[in-house]
Amino acid sequence: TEVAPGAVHVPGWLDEAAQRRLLAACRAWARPPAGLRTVRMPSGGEMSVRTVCLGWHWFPYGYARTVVDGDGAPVKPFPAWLDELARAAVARAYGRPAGPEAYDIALVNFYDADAKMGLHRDADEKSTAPVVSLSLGDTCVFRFGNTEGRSRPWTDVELHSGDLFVFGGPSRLAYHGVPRILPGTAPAPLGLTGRLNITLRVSGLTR
Ligand code: MD5
Ligand code: FE
Repeated sequence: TEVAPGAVHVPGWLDEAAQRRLLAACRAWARPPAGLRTVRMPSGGEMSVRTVCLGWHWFPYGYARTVVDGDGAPVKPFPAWLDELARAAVARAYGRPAGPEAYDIALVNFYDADAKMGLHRDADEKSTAPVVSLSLGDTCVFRFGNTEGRSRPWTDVELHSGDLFVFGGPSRLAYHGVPRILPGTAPAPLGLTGRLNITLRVSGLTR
């Protein structure tokens, strides 16, 4: 379903086996060093999601090769299979192959029942390649806004475990956020309390 130009939602793209594999990988990535952490914003507030990064370390607002605002460890490597997964996702959503740039960043965000993400834009990447979003666990309300600012119009979409969302073209710089998690909605066999979102991105940066 195309929610806006370049913003394509594919419900249930990952089957149960694929969801289990991705969850197991996320659990391994969450471990220290350079593991799951709470991000402190320059304003002093803490983000309610907890995050682990692969390939490049995201901090407010930029990318680094080490956890510059945490334990200082080198960021975990971005595995080749995630680039392949991102390319398959773009091809599925758009019906044409992904561009030549390799995907090289994964941001894994863990949402507990009370976590939210305010409306923001993802503008720290130097590439215009589409962002690939994968959801695991509890359903969330995802708010897809506009490129002008944080006010209406917006469209609220439920993202369920296994859903794919690809944001490219004119939607790449749209404001978006997660106003609400629907606790207890994760598929029981997955064994996940809360929600995980994995975004795959092209940094446009060179080491
Ligand atoms: C989430 N995560 O559901 C979302 C999915 C984040 C974040 O927002 O920054 O980790 S990614 C949604 C996204 C990415 C890039 C562009 C647009 C949406 N967009 O244009 O709407 O936890
Ligand atoms: Fe975002």
